[in-house]
Amino acid sequence: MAISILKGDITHQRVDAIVNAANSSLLGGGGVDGAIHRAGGPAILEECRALRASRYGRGLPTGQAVATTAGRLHARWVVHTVGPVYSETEDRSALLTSCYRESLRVAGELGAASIAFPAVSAGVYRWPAASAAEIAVAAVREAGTDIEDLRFVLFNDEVLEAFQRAIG
Ligand code: AR6
Repeated sequence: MAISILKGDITHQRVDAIVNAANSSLLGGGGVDGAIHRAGGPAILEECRALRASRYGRGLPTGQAVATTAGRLHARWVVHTVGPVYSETEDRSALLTSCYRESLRVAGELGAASIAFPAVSAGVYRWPAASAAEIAVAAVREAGTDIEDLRFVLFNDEVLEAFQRAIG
């Protein structure tokens, strides 16, 4: 698997799967979630609502992942995952690792060969950039996956540099 680090807006990526840093409601929000729903259009929200009405009546639990259509994005699927909110008193890093592992599992099962990840939890959920990057890089390196092309698409310089350091 080739891992690359890019700066930019993840909604511009042409890949099989774009990962969304969602919340448990699956009904949208700010940050990358808002950008994905805006760029992908209403078909994504429609499928998210259907998931809430069926499999995920109580919402998507933190650390898990689920796929929907990518709507108008240049991708086949959006894989929604829910990162943990950062805590200074509780170590939630296993949940953040799980976001990457589960997203890769869901995308792999669909047959995706390429995937783009944002820095899950590193925005509204306040995870410090250096730690978020180390956890992300370790998680994808450890995951057994058939995906060939994995991209981290980072929106700001601080997070970009943290990922560059983490990848070594
Ligand atoms: N492309 C790539 N990265 C982006 C983009 C973009 N278009 N926009 C923001 N980022 P966040 P979280 C970066 O807050 O911390 C939402 O309201 C951003 O700079 O999107 O997991 C959800 O609905 C940061 O580095 O996700 C949840 O309620 C990274 O993406 C909550 O925020 C993640 O920031 C999830 O918070």
